[in-house]
Amino acid sequence: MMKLWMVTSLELAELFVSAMVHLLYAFYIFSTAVAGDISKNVNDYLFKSNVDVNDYDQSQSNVEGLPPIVLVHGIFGFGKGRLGGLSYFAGAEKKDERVLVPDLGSLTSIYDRARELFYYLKGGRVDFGEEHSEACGHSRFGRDYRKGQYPEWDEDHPIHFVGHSAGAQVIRVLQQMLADKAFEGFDETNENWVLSVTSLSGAFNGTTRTYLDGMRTEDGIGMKPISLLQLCRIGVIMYDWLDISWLKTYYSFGFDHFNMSWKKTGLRGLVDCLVGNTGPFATGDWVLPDLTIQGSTSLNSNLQTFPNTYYFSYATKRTRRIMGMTIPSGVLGIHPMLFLRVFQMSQWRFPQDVSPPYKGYRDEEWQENDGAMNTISMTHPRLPVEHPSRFIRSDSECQTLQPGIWYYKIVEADHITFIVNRERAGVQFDLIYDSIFQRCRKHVFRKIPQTLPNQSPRAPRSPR
Ligand SMILES: *[C@@H]1O[C@H](CO)[C@@H](O)[C@H](O)[C@H]1NC(C)=O
Ligand SMILES: CC(=O)N[C@H]1CO[C@H](CO)[C@@H](O)[C@@H]1O
Repeated sequence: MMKLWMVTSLELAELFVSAMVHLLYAFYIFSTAVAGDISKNVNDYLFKSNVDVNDYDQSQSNVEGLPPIVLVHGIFGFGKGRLGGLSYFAGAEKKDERVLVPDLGSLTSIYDRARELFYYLKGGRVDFGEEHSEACGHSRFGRDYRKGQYPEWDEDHPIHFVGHSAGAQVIRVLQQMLADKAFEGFDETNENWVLSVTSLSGAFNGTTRTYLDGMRTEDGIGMKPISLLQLCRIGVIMYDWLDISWLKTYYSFGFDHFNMSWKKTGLRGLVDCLVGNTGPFATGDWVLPDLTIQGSTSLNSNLQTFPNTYYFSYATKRTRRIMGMTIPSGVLGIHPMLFLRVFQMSQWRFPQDVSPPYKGYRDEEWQENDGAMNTISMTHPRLPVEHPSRFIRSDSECQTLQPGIWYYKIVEADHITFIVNRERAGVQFDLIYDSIFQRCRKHVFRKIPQTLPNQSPRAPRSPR
């Protein structure tokens, strides 16, 4: 009895600390964004600068023919235009002339993000697909992107993608959808619409952090009754139900297609969402279930690594092994929001009474981490089958890249080193993004000539 009481109060204390740390960080980001906006407006008003306008014109005229590099955000992420002038990729998008930063919703499922991303680029009204939307209880159609950011997108005008965290998995799901011709009215899509995929701390094999935050270890879909994710769930439902328009323009969880606003569902709808009858958390159509080891395995079972696409990944870690123990590799280098999680993940053990997420699972392999993802999960897709990969020590080793292989590098950094705050990463920030953009622009090209219709190595319309 005494022991149970001790455990419970420890758990509650942990929950309280975690909740405070994350709330504080969210508040910090939000107020930074607001302060940045205010100071920008004051500046514009005082100096009436037109620098931005010139920049814009130039980037419009010089870039015809240059394939765009699309930066895909991760969990709690946001695209250009959200949170005022704040940049999820900490301004990396300014390093190249043609970079796009879509907003795909911060807690939406990987599937929904991939659908959104397609229409953002190609144009048209987002179609989540009849079957999926019925199964998940949301509207079939979403936002209308009209012309799209890159309407000429096709096999001969392919795109480079760079994804952070869950964003990397979104790109893989999108590429599979293109290969499967999964967009009604676009029969000509195929995997070669994607020229390269770069993953920064990518969520390929799931993460044990989802269990620490409150996902159930048994199935990887449900949530524990008392957990950080439950608090988050209630907050998100309230936020979407209250539907305060200026706030939602500023930051959105991306659940508009679930119709959770009071204007559409009334008080009844709120109760239905809260008790878990409707909404994304009821049907599991949000991002956390996709990030558990079980969820990733089931996503991965339909995802291929394609022979003509270039793949590169940066796996991050902030732990080291000493005498058989895994511990955080420092104190100051790790973001305060992540420190506790780095420690907890490095000590993580899958509960004995629950069957492990896959055959051959070993706790030790999953202990190296960056505070949000396990390092083992970020190098290349491994579950349920391992995809071709090659470990890279320095960038000079990958001047001549082969498509169809995941080249990966391990970087000493935490999960948010390369996003939001550029100063934190210091010189590493420039090194990493410069090498990503340079690789896209200088080292990665289609080897197969596109203009030999009779000798095409692919049978373009072959039945699958
Ligand atoms: C949400 O609302 C829109 C229009 O307001 C409606 O067309 C759509 O069917 C609704 N979706 C759901 C899942 O209730
Ligand atoms: C079951 C499975 O394939 N799991 C993968 C995830 O990562 C581990 C660690 O290497 C691999 O062994 C597995 O391939």
